[in-house]
Amino acid sequence: MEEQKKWWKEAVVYQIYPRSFKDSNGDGIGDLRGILEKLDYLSYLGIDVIWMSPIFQSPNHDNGYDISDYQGIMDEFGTMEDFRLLLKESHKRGIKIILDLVVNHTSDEHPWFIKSREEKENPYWDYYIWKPAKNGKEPNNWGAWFGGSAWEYDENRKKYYFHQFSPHQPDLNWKNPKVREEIFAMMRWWLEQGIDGFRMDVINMISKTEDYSDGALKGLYGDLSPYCMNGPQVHEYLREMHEKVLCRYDIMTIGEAMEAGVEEAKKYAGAARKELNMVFQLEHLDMGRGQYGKWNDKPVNLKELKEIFGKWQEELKGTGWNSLCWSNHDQPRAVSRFGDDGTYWEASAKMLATCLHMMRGTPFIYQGEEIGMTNAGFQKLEDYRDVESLQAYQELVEEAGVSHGAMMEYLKLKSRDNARTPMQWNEERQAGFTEGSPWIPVIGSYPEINVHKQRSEESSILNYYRRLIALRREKPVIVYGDFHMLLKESESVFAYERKLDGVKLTVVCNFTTQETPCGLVSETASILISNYQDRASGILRPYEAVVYEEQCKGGRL
Ligand code: TEU
Ligand code: CA
Repeated sequence: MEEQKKWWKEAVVYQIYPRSFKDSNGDGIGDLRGILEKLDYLSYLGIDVIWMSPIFQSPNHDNGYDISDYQGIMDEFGTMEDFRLLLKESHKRGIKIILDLVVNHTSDEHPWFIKSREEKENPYWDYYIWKPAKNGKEPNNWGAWFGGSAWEYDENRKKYYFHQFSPHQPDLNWKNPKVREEIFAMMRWWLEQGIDGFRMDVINMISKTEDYSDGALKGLYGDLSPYCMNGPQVHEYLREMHEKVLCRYDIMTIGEAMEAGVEEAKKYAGAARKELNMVFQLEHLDMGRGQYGKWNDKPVNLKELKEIFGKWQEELKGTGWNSLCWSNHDQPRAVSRFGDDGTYWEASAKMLATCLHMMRGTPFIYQGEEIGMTNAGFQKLEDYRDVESLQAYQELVEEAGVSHGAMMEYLKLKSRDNARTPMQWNEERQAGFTEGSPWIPVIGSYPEINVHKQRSEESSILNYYRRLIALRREKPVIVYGDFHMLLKESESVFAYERKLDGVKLTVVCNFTTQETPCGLVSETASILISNYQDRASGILRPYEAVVYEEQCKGGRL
């Protein structure tokens, strides 16, 4: 079947974490005017779409993922006028903007929740999920994602409310049609402002089962996933959203779908299903979980990584569309996790970019990845800001008996703050991010790793990303070609083919610090892009990536 052409398949998305991108007024917090100042940089990079993490009114217990007013801009980030200007200036440059839609939960300071917790019955009572105590305790044993119980007692209503994340993020009750109508109206309002789509936060968690029994014990609490992920009515709600909102606009919609397998993803993003364009599959980022979930120091297993990518690439073929990312604001830095942030920093950052951008799907670049920013690796607990990291420290060290030293290592590898440090613009004070003092420390590597330096070096990681992005426009095979995994058994090489209309690309990537013999290395085929200046024969050098382009017969696999 011929793949349907869509702008959102051809696009490259750049994710901005506004708090850490660029501060325009010296208060140490990034803001919309700061993003405006950097639009020309994004044009230079060549991206098509900006996804901004939440910019709405929020008390910031979870940096904007706890929203108290969906139609107001966070004071620290600016005003609605600033937003309109940013949208206009972006569109002028041919860049689209998609916003983060966080509607599984609101802030506990949202007026709906303030009303919902009132003693006296009112229309907002059913906007959230309330349950009576069971034997004087929580309604069940479910644990929240950020630690502790998923239930919080409210003195006024004398009941518990449900929160999958922090107690400051109560879950909305999607079963209530009034809640859905309010959300749909808010979405239409934003689309009428001219935005180009939504990234939907934890959208596969909005429908819960009717069964509120205890979950299987996972550490100190019961696992709520089977009761809350991909719940019984989630597709019904999304089809309603599609019908009442999404189908009226030519937009990009991408749903974050934790723990959703391929079959589930086909339902969310099946071309014929009228739900979403694509989902973020986070399976490769969730790899290597252990006794304490993500908090461990297990190394990445390349074979497993390839199996995951291979499965998604091959199984969504013809039925859905992939998103491609190595990282985001919840993950460690790509080069630190999947590459090498020491000796082979530059080669491995370029290799990872090649490996991802040549696959089939829409690539997402997380701010700073294009210059090879590394993990923060904070030495002191005081440097961490993230609610998840701090709660995990408390729970694991103070309650589960993990040592301080071990936990500090886990945080260095996995904390979300690793990717939330200020964008490194230049070698000046605070990396050119702020004139004041930043809300989270700038990391020490900025004199070497920054935009200004890499703009002037032709062989920089930044200029390599520019070439990759430009190639996507020149070569339809990169967007629409068939995908076929090669060397499945190799424990050091990630290789695959793409084919379209008589053009074949062979992508060969060495994921190790060792020279590796590889039969796919060609001495004659023409090279489309590579992270080494010269060719070697029969071997791949450390973190080498090469893309060969050949004419082939037929073009179909
Ligand atoms: O993330 C979903 C989510 O569950 C993550 O918190 C994930 O489990 C964790 O970060 C991995 O360590 C989304 C947002 O991307 C995240 O920033 C929010 O904190 C969360 O939802 C709640 O809105
Ligand atoms: Ca600011």
